[in-house]
Amino acid sequence: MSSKLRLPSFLLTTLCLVAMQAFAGNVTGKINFKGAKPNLPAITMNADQKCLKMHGGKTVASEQVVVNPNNTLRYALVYVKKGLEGKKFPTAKDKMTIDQKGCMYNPHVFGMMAGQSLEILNSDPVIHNIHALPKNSTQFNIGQPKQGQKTTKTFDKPEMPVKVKCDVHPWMGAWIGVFDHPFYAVSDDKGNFTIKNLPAGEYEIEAWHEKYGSQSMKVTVGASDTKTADFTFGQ
Ligand SMILES: [Cu+2]
Repeated sequence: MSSKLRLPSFLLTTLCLVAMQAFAGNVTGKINFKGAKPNLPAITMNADQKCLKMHGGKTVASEQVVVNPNNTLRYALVYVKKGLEGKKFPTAKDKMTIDQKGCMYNPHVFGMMAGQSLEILNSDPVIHNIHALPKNSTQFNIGQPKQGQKTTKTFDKPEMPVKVKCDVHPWMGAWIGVFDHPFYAVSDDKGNFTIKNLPAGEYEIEAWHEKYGSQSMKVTVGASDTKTADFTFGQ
């Protein structure tokens, strides 16, 4: 391609991005927690002394249900379930990283796009064997015996959710939402989430939690809108 053609195509892309953002809004909200906190057993890493040592011989709190001090729930994956049919979005170019650190997965729950690179990192001086169990994409099962080892994988097809486990350490688990669009977020340590730059339209927004299941809500997003979608999970 000649250099003459490059500039106009770059300008066109920029103009399209500007136009898209002018007709896009945000969906923001809080995942409230109601009722009694479940009494989940803490993780004991006695089966691997190196893991145990990394935690000073102490148990580690389960990440299955994390109720924040402000009575909100962490690690709910919120995403657009309906309303984007027929629309195509470019695959995210940045990579996602899942780190095996302290014999836990970090992050515990996250979203990514189908076709996006997932870097699997072993930060521990311990062997981990990451085993992803998608139903729509190819499963993978990778042993990483060395500290600092990295492997890159992708999920070809959208799927919600994909379970990840370690075949060496039964307490290790993570959940990945794989989407054909970039409109997802995970609730943080204050229970907040924001889905940004959603094109104007009517959507079904779903909030999913590994223990409490899913809830959905209809939201209409206008140009330059910020809409609130609060959810309440619990017993
Ligand atoms: Cu492991």
